[in-house]
Amino acid sequence: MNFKSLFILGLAAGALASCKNTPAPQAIMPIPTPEQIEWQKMETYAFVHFGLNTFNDLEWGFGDTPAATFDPTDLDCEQWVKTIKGAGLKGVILTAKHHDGFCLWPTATTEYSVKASPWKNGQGDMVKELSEACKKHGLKFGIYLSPWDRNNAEYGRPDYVDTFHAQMTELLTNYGPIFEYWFDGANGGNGFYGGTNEHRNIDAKTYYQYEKAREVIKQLHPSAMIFGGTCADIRWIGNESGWAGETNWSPMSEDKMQHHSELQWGMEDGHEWLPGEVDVSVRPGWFYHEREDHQVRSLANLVDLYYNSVGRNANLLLNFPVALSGKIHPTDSARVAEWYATISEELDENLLANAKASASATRGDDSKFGAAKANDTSWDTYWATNDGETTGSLTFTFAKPTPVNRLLIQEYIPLGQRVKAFNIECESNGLWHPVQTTDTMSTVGYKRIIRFKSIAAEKIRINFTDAKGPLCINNVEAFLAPALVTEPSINRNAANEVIIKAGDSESEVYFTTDGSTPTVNSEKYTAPFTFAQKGEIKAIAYDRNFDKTSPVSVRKLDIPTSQFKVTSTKDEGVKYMFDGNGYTTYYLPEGKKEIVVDLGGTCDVDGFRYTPNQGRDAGGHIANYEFYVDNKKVASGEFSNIKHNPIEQQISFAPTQGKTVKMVITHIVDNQKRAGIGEFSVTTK
Ligand code: FUL
Repeated sequence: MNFKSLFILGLAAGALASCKNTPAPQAIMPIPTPEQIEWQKMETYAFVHFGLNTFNDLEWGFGDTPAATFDPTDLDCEQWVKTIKGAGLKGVILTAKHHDGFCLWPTATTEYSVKASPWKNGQGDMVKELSEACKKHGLKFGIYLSPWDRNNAEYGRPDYVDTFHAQMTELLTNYGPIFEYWFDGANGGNGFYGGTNEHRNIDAKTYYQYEKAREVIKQLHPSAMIFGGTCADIRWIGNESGWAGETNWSPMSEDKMQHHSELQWGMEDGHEWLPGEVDVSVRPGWFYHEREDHQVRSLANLVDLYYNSVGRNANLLLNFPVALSGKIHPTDSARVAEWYATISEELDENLLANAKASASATRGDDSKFGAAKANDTSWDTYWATNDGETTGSLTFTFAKPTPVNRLLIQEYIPLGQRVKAFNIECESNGLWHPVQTTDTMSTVGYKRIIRFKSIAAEKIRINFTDAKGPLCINNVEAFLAPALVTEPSINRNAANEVIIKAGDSESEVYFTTDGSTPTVNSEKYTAPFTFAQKGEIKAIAYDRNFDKTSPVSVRKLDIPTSQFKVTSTKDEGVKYMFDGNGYTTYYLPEGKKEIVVDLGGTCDVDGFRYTPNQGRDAGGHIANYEFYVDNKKVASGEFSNIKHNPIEQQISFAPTQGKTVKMVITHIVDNQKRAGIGEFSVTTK
């Protein structure tokens, strides 16, 4: 080797050494623990709500329902696990005990458990059956144990706290490993409490001794994530409807929170790493109700849930209300299988796998933090910018014009969450165009997916326009998702007009009004039509280009509310109760607690429907009611879980003839002053 080549080798080695030595950007605090990162990588997992409520058609059992009513005829945890696995979900969390206090395992702490039920002659153990099925099929297992116990006589006193901790220990020692431990936030209120039937309040922050619970959980299951309580590892996303904020910071300072809606966004300056978990049910309720068999979330809705959770830097906890048989209902299993197939198809071929990556600037030379680190196959390598450079662009050049409509971006979160704003452009026919989307491009975090209108791109560019520090992007992928033909929505307005809307504007819509299944030979929907009677409308969307038909959507309509007259007030706002739109709401004046409706003729009333204000963060939801037909009391009770899940409530009772109905509001959620009625209607025999 001559002097010159030695010199070149020396230079090269020096360069190599210098880029090898290019330090990684400093972490921006807070950062996740390795366990939080592993949890985040699970992305989707299941919830199962099953228990006494299932057999008593309740969402929140009072704690007095006989244990003997728990009687699944054909319990099959393997069927759950296979369904859940088939939907690509990585684990399952079971409601080992819900607020009613009934335990699904033979606990030594109370008689109110499977031991006292006819199921397997009192010899069964559901927690065991599910945890074993999980082990067999390679799913992770988690526990939900309600802190609130409406059965326990000692609830509210120190003795119950001991019981609660003993229950935790039983669950933690006998059924592991546990990947997540879930403490529900619904706490205190009225209950059976050993027969006292009273209202008991506790201070959730101190009563349950969550710090002690955390020690036990972490000691036995070091990698388990804790949800809820006072020392959690992950946070509730603030709603039960299936979405995280588009801006979603994993950092959070719960102590600085003014309103629980802030959980949806996290906090840019939060001092704790507390990533969001979106918990949502595949049906309106958490527990199974036969009347919701037709209300399993549509494919389109489930697909949205995915993009609005995993695609927004949160994990998705998707609930299955297991049916009375002890199995996941076939509609639910089929729907989630279809959902997984759709998501997998939408995000199947990463079009950036072979694209050439370049960047506006790179930290050091390209070998360690170059643009190509964002589309290599390693999660642990990333493109980074220099200290002080909080903006920058990543450009990917395709070998030939390539249609795209999805972009997935990931930040290297072991160094903290940084990106505050970005935008995406595509070069098409030599010109740059911003992508057409309604998505807000603010935070990224562990994963962000942007959906936009298909465009044939020669290049795709992400401009990061603001960040908390140098950029650290470890992965970017692009996809072309096929169109989704989704079932149309059906609504009747105050003028008795039925309006049917397809999910995408290019679909045709066909419908029936006689209960038969619509086909492309049925009547074609072109404009709203009048339907002033009781009946059932069914509709489909159809994509002629791909000869693709959507699932059927069904809307049951009862006697039209246009003939109703509110007689208890002259306020014009009452029209919002009947306008087919749950977002517009009539609020009763402060102190007014009843609403009387003249039905416009004698009817055989056998129930009513109440929809609380559907607006995000809306208040005034009615919690307890009494209901009268011609001044005869026909029903009273609570709208369980309406605070966190403000969906339409349907109450049924024995058919009663009458001309007027009256709803008396006996309790409003959070003792708010004014009750709100988004929609109101009666059902008739
Ligand atoms: C809520 C509970 O009150 C519901 O019943 C359900 O278990 C849900 C997951 O959490 O707070």
